[in-house]
Amino acid sequence: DGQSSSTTTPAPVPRPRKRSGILHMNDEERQHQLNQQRCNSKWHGLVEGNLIVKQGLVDKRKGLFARRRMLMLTMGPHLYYADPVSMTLKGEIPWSPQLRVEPKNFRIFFVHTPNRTYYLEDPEGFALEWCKAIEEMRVNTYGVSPTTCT
Ligand code: 4IP
Repeated sequence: DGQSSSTTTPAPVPRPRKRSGILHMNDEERQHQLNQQRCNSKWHGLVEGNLIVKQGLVDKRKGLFARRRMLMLTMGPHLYYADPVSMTLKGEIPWSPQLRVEPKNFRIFFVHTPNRTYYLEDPEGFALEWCKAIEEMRVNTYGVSPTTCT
């Protein structure tokens, strides 16, 4: 009878692995994101027109004291930090192929640059995410580093 239709479920169609994230977008998608940022982000005016890849509050330690800063990883790349109260740009961690991140634990991570090590603490405990994002940006910008000989 016409009722006995096949019950075999269709084979799953293999979908191309979707690479998400700003680093993998094409120019058009990035332009769209930048327009969104221009309209929606109160930080847009501080990042010199660069697209923000990741942002979050961190405590940046210098000497005895730590200052709470909005850390913004942007295309360029740049790592800007701003005072979230006065909404002013305080500085920038200089990028170079030598920049290295080092997670200490879930909250604390270091950003090593040739002239200074930045001591950063994510009060929410996402230090590893920060390290991942910064390292991904480094590889994307400068390529995978050659094997280091010790
Ligand atoms: C300041 O300490 C802040 O930590 C500054 O950070 C830091 O500048 C200063 O270091 C440091 O002396 P006080 O506010 O307690 O005086 P921020 O710029 O985020 O406010 P950077 O930007 O370099 O970390 P010096 O050595 O750069 O002046």
